[in-house]
Amino acid sequence: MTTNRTFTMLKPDAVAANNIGPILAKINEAGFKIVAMKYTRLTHERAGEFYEVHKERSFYNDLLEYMSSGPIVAAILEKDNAVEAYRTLIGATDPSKASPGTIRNQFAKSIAANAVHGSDSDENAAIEGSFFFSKIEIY
Ligand code: IDP
Ligand code: MG
Repeated sequence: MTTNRTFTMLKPDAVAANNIGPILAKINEAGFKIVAMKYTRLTHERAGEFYEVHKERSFYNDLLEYMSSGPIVAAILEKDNAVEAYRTLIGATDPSKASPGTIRNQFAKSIAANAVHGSDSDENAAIEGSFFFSKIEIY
């Protein structure tokens, strides 16, 4: 069974490059409804918690440094089959492999600073959404 919600972050590189507006426009044009949103910043420790599944990867510490280097936008998005639809909209992790027209193809700087996060499963979408938002912050 699929749910109709996914979780995203506009990462520090996207915020620093003034791309919040253009990325939200693409999300909007693709038919996602924003049901929760927050402009915030992760500490190194909170980034470590969020990316705990990657703790054995070689790039883990660099990822935490990067994700805590500046503010982000966190949001919960709603659309039919949201997880898969949003992964398609953002494109591959490595922007050089992301299809034309995808958010990462258009806005990512590198495989690390790749503009946006998108949940990879319904289960993780729910976990990641509740990492940033309480029930009363979701509309
Ligand atoms: P995803 O964001 O497309 O789901 P994951 O494999 O879950 O990709 O990796 C999480 C994040 O870790 C990526 O979005 C990217 O910021 C970073 N990352 C992934 N692979 C590499 C790498 O090979 N070098 C540096 N950073 C990476
Ligand atoms: Mg992932």
